[in-house]
Amino acid sequence: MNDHPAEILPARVLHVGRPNLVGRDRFLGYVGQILDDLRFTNRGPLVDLFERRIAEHLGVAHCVVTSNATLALSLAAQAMGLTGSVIVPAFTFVASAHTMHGNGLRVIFADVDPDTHHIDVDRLEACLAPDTSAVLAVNLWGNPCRIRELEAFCAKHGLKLLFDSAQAFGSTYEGRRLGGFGDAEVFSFHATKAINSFEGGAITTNDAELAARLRLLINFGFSDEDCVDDWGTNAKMPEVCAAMGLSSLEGLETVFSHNRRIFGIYAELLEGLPGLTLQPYGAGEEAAHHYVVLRIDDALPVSRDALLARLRAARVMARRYFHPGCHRSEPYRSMPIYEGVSLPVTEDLCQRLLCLPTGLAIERPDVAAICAIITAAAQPGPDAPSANGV
Ligand code: T4K
Repeated sequence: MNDHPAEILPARVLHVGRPNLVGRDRFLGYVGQILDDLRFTNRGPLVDLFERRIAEHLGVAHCVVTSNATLALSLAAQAMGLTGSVIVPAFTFVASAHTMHGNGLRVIFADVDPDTHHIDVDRLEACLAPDTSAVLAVNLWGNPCRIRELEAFCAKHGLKLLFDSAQAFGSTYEGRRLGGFGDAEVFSFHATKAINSFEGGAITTNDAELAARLRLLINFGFSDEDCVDDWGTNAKMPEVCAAMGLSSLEGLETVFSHNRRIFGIYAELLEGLPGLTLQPYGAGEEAAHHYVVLRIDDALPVSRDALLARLRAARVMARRYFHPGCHRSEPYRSMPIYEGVSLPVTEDLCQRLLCLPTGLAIERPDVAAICAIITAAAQPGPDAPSANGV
């Protein structure tokens, strides 16, 4: 690999997914309250407040917060009574598929749209099986899917519609915030998300019965002090996580506007480079701009993986989300029912995309350094691929 001029190397490690810390003092204030009250968990006042704030912010009737989005997806599937098979895009974080599989549901992997990276609504019909009970659609990168068409498809075939909106807190669709679409939506507040509660998740819905069932499922089935009314597990969010979630939510605009600015700098510095496209966010819609997704096409003289190696050598920890695709990951890869499954768009995206660092830890000089490395890789000639592909 060619050496990079020292001046373009970032001075520190640059991560995708560095937590956004906003409102440190607000957070510490809440922690003081927790310690004074000795109320640490089991639906304390901060969890209650966090749920109300989320529901208010998203304009949805019910919000049930959980210890993470993975359990939230799993419990949503149970509360919705899903059976048989569920259609899931193969291009997503593996938790989307694992949660359905873990509930004894057969995952039918759908291919995605090459432009939006979302489940391909036009080819959903071919995914249907006689026992299909639902579609799990993923609002990937914080961009909304074609929600109206998905709702129409599910209504036509009598299917439930669950949205994995783990990456999409605060995003709008046709001007309305996500949270109240389909039967339910699930958000993640993992440390790496735009809005975080260390670990955490939420299920939002306008269905009161579903919300009531979910409240049982996240708390061992308890409906009252010594009354167990259902099966249940422990998916409760502790108070300290709600404290972080509340502080983070109060600082949402700081994070969103910072990310928008960083995204704009990437767009400006990468403009016109052949073979490179930034995944856009919808014009006129709100979004956290929390994923800077770069598509590398054949016009770039180096491959995606060669570019990744150059970035890593410069301490830029870009990520290949979601290589190699759920259907090419275990346990699915080794299961006879997935043998021969071919999802060309997913497989192509898995070879072409790189997520670049953003968030409050990243500033203009960092983006400039990253873009300088990418720009150098885009030059033909001595910087073209070497024998080892790097
Ligand atoms: N559905 C979708 C579509 C999702 O994207 C996710 C989660 C879920 C469902 C499930 O949500 P949760 O159950 O997690 O609430 C990360 C996150 O762990 C995961 O939440 C997220 N998606 C996924 C896209 O990214 P990894 O395996 O890439 O994380 P990791 O540990 O490699 O962290 C990424 C980078 O962030 C590292 O380079 C270092 C940095 N980092 C990370 C943490 C946790 C920090 O600097 N500080 C930190 O505290 O999965």
